[in-house]
Amino acid sequence: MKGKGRRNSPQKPIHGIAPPSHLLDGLVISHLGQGLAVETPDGNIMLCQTRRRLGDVAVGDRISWSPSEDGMQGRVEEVLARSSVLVRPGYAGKNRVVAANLDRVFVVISPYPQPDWLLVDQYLAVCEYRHIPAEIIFNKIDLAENKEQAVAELNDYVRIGYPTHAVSARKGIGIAELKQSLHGHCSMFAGQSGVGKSSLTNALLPDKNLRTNEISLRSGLGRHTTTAATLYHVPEGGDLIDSPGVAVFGLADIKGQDLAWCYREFQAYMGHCRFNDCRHINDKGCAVREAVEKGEISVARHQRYLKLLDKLAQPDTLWE
Ligand SMILES: Nc1nc2c(ncn2[C@@H]2O[C@H](COP(=O)(O)OP(=O)(O)OP(=O)(O)O)[C@@H](O)[C@H]2O)c(=O)[nH]1
Ligand SMILES: [Mg+2]
Ligand SMILES: [Zn+2]
Repeated sequence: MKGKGRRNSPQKPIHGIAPPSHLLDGLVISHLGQGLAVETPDGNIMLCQTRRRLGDVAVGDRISWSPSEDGMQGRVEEVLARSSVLVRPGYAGKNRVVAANLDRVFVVISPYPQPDWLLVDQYLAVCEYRHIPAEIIFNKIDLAENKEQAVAELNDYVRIGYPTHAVSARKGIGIAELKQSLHGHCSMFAGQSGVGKSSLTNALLPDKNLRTNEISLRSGLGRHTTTAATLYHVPEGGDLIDSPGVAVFGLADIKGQDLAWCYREFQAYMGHCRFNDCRHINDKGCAVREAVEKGEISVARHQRYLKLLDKLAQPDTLWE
């Protein structure tokens, strides 16, 4: 296409400064210590610096940028409108954009390290709040001593409509099906360190050959842990972001009164509680609580809701 990558629309001056003579399109593929790795429409990677007034610029962002005089670096001029943002708490009480324009988050768990369901619920709650579809990948199924039991643990999530995938990056189990679900989407792998997010990325995109976190049995410390979220293109169409492992994700801008709604299976009951301001704890006439007692809502999910609600009530909660 002629002029691809150039923006021909009239440009608004920024803070009274004349706009650069030409702006180029770019896609942020990683946030490195020294700047942003930006992919240009012709497939090159340019290191770009951002501007404070633009706020967070994250992996997955589509931007306009201008080249420096020597053409060696770029400067971000504008962040284009986002279809979605995934945010988490950052330093000094500020939220931070982890990734933009995602249309699917895969929360990855494994038998070893054992699933941290509270972390899974944090991701699912934030995705629910942000209207980003979420799915769960149970990786390292080859290590599960009792496959049926492992899959049964996921049943609470299957019941409430979260798609789940039992796979093994090492043995290639379930990889072809997973590949299919990446087509045409911008997806992200998220979860604890060592569950196999990079190994899965390698299994799905073999030409990337990412370094993975081989856990040393003696020291228990990981090596080659992923340090920056990075976006890769899926050859059949779509993008995949491999992200660093986290121990805690946090709930960012979700308030205590919003949390119940982020537990999607609570939604149908919420209008039926006796009190409008019901917190679904021990409140009289709480329809959510009754649904838990009747087995319609999982006890474990409700307990984790209570735990997170409690954390939100403590203003000094450290989510980092
Ligand atoms: N048995 C088995 N081991 C796996 C599988 N997938 C990954 N591993 C191993 O699990 C360890 C961690 O894998 P990574 O892919 O680095 O995990 P990660 O989630 O990217 O970790 P961070 O980058 O630290 O967040 C490595 O030793 C992998 O070889 C699997 O399907 N089966
Ligand atoms: Mg990794
Ligand atoms: Zn209630």
